Amino acid sequence: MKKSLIAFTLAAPILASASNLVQNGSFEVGTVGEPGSDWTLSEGIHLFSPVQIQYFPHPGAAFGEDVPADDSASLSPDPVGEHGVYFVDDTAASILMSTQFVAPETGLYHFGFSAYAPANGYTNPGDSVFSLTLGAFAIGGAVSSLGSTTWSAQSGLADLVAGQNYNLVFSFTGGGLGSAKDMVVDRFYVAAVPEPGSAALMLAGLTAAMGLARRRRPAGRGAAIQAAG
Ligand SMILES: [Ca+2]
Ligand SMILES: [Ca+2]
Repeated sequence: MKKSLIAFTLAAPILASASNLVQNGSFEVGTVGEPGSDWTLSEGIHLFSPVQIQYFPHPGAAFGEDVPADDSASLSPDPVGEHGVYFVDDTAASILMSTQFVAPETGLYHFGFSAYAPANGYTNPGDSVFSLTLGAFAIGGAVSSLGSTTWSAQSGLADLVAGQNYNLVFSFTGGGLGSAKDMVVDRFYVAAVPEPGSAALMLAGLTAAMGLARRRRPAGRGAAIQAAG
């Protein structure tokens, strides 16, 4: 029993090892758009800049509305932390938030982020649109598609080339006519999709280790565990 537990302990970090190529994808370091945050803002002509907010409880969160921490089923390897970025602008000029990274290996990658529409902005008549672009690959939609006050995981797949520099660009565009819907974003990520070959190899190793542990266990004790289970 002890040996199979050890095998599991060794395998678990490998299974969860796909690291995030996006630095500060959860906005827990510095202030977005400022040096040291790893994120650049390109805003055009607009009324409101994106704001890095703190999750509930925080009175100033989204025009006074508390926002709960991201609880979506994200593929991001990063923790949620305490901060996200709130897009509230109504003008039709796109606001771009971008960061760069180098792909370590050629292959398939998951990319995405978490999205949330606060209740007060959701009542605005104008719809806003968002997208996340990674090289030739993009995901996105209308803020109305998010529903009100529910975190959702937005995700896509991209083929990347080793050694190439990539821009990950989030775009938010207000409705343009009067007030339009807002959104909060968090946990941006780009993470390698595990190769089926390596996962199968790992599982085979794990099964072999468990089999070995089972064979080494005294028969009487194994029978007792089976009966108890
Ligand atoms: Ca965060
Ligand atoms: Ca708005």
